[in-house]
Amino acid sequence: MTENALFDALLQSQADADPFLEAPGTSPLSYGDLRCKVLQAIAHLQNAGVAPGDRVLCQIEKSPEGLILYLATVGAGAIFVPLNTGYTGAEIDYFLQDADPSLLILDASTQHARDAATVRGVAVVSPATLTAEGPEAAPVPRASDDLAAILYTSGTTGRSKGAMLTHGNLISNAHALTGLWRFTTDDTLLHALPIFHTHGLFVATNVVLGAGARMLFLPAFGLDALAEHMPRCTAMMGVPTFYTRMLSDPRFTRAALAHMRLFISGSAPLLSESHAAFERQTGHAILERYGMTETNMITSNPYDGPRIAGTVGLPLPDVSLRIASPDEHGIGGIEVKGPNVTPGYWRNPEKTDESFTEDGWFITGDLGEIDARGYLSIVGRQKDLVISGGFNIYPKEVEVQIDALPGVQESAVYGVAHPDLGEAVAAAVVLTEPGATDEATIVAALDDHLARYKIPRTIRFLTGLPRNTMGKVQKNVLRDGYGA
Ligand code: MLC
Ligand code: AMP
Repeated sequence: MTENALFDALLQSQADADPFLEAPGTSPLSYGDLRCKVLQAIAHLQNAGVAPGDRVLCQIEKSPEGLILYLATVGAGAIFVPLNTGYTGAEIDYFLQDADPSLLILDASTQHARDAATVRGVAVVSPATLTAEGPEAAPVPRASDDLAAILYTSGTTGRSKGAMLTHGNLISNAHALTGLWRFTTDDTLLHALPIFHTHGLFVATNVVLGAGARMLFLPAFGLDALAEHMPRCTAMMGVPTFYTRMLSDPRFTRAALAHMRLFISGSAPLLSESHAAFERQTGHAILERYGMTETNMITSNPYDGPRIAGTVGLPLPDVSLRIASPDEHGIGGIEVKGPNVTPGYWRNPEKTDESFTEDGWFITGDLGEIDARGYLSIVGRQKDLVISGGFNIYPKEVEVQIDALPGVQESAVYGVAHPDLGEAVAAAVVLTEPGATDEATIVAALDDHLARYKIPRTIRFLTGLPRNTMGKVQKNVLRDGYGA
C-alpha cells in the first residue's frame, strides 16, 4: 500500500502481464510496464525539483507518454495541469502566471510556450526526458481530498479559471462509471479524444484503469483510423461530431460494428436525429452522458434500461441533482452535489463562491428539466458559451480580443448551428468607420492571441449591435438573423 489515493485506487490491482495500451507505431504497454514507467517518471519529476503540491503544466501532443506523465505527476503528489495543444504563447503566459508551476512539460518543437516560460522563469522539460529509463521512486502519500489536477476552463469574464480536482473526485467518478458502463478486463476502448480535457483524460483513462481494461490509443480522431482499428475494440467514447462523421461514412455498417459493445457520447448535445440515424445505420443506441470539467460526470443513460435520445439520463450513484427555480414547465438551472464536484477554482475564492449556492450545490450554468422517470434533459444554457466540436468557447474571451483591434468599435460573439461541429463560432463586428478593417485582418490578428478553434468562422459587419432595453446585446437576434 503506497497511500497515494489515486495510485492505490487505479494502478495497483491489475496483473503485470495484463495488456494496457496499444498505440499505432509504438510498443504495446502492459500494466506492469505502465507501473514501472510511472515510477521512473516520478523519480525524474522529483529530480527536476517537483515537490508535493507543485503544479506541473503539460502542453504536449497526444502520446502514451502524456498518460504516464499524468499518472506520475499525481503519483509524485503534485498537481497535473494539462493544456490544449492549440493554445498560443499569450494563452500559455496566462496559465504560467495563474498556475504558478514549478515545471512546464513541452515537446521539443513548441517554441511559443518555451519563450513564455523563459520570460516567467519556469523550467521546461521534454516528455522524452521525463519518461526515459531510470531508477524508480515510490509514490508520495496523498489523501483523497488532496489535489490531483487543475483543468482550466474559460469563463464569462473572458479569463480562464482553474477547476481543482481532488484524488477523491477522480476516483469516485472512475468507480461509478466503470460499474455503470460495465467495463471489464475483456474491454478494449478505442481512444480518439484529446487528453487535455476531462473526457479523454479522466473519463476514458480512469475507466480503463479502473476496470483493468485495454486501450487502443489513436493520436487523433480520423475516420480511416477508426475503420482500421475498431474491429479490435469493444467500446468507444466520443463527442457528437465523432458520431455524425461516422454517419457520413458507408464503412460503419451494422455488420462492421456488430462486435462493438458500447458507444458513449458526451461533452456537447447529441441531436435526437443523430441518435436515431446511428441506431438505424449500426444497430447501436448511443449511450449519452453529461458532465463538466468542474464536476466530472454527473448523469448517464443506463446500460441496460432505455437510452432515451435527447436526454442525458439519470444521476450517477452518489451524485445528487436538482433543478433550481423551475418555471411552469419545470425548467430551471441544473445544480449538483456529490463526491465528483470540485472544491473550487484555483486561487479564486470569488469565482468559487459565485459557483456554489449557500447550501453547497454547484451551479452548472446549464438549464434542464427532469421527467417523470428521473431522466434529465438539457434544454439550454444560462452561461454565454459556445460548444464547437466538444471544445468550449466563452464569447467574452474572443470579444475582448476583437474589441482591442484598430478599426473596431464593438463586437458580439455567438454560436451558430453547424452540421459537423454542432455549433460554430460567429462574430458580429461594428467598425469605427466603414472599411476601417476587414475580416482577414481581424482573423490574422486573433491568431496571435487565441487558439484556432476559438477564432470566428464567419464575421458579419453591422452598423450597430441589437440590444434590449437594458442595453444587453441580444445574441438570440444575431443567431436568428444571421444563423447557419
Ligand atoms: C479543430 N478545429 C476546430 C475544432 N477542432 N475548430 C472548431 N471547433 C473544434 N472542435 C480547427 C483546428 O484548429 C484547425 O483549424 C482545423 O479545425 C482542423 O483541425 P483538425 O484537428 O484537423 O480538426 P478536426 O479533425 O476537424 O477536429 C474535430 C474534432 C476535435 C471533433 C475531432 O475538435 C476533437 O477531437 N474534439 C473533441 C473535444 C473534446 O475532447 N472535448 C471534451 C471536453 S470535456 P485551422 O484554422 O488551423 O485550419 C467536457 C466535459 C464533458 O466537455 O462532459 O466531457
Ligand atoms: P466543459 O466546461 O468543457 O467541461 O463543458 C461542460 C459543458 O458541456 C456542460 O456544462 C454542458 O453545457 C456541456 N455538456 C457536456 N455534456 C453534454 C451533453 N451530453 N449534452 C449537452 N451538453 C453537454
